[in-house]
Amino acid sequence: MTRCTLFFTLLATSNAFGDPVPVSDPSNRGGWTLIESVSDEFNGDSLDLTKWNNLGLDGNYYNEWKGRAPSQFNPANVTVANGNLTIASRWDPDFQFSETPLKGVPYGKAAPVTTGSIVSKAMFKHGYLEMRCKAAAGPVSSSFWTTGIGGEIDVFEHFGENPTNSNSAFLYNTSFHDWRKGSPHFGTRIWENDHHLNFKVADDFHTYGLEWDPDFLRIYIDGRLINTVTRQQLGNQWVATNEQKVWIDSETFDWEMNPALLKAEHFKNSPRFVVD
Ligand SMILES: [Ca+2]
Repeated sequence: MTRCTLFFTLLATSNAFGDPVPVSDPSNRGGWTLIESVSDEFNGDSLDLTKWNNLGLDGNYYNEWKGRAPSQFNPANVTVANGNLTIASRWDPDFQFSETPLKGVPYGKAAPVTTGSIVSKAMFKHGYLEMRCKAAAGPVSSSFWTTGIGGEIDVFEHFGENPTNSNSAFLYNTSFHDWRKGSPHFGTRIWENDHHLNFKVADDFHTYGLEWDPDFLRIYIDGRLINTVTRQQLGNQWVATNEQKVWIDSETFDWEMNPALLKAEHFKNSPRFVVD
């Protein structure tokens, strides 16, 4: 198979073509080459709209969703500067929230929070995904995930600061979702890894990696292997079989924190998910 990498990080080392190589494989024993169409170092002065959809830009949500209600994606919260992508989250009562609820949950009610999301235009199949980033220090997710027909891979869903659960800030949560039509497991997390870190994900930049092989998934932190799950282990629940597009976003998570408890003061510094 072709060894392909996706990067959202500035790396010191590179392969023979000058492409970055994984922090977990600095001598490039895997022979990784870059998939340019779904990688970005965010070195320009604006988001590269040839690669990314910024959900909600010009009112267009590109047939995706508008965010996890009560929060909604506001494209103005997505910026690129100084080599970084930043997704800010705000207490945003003046935002024109959608009047169509999401699964019965209204947008902007109780908690008028806006976040942001970008989704790749291109898709890829198999490879090594790596991101150097710092999670938002607030009650919203900072996530790096992929979706395709039948399956979803969440490289991580950080929750940088949870006023109702101080443990959340230390978790590196990876999961695997079944979206196969007719599957008895449809809509569920069929595999999950909660790794407890000795630092808070919002305190500093760290490099998170995931290798998606046809036969296994491997998770890394700062180049160190954390866990492996194999196709054999998951059997019929292995759903990572189709091309995926890349998501980088922030959302409110009702399973982390009841949105009714969200307050303006939690957003006074506009918590920022920063991707190098
Ligand atoms: Ca960068």
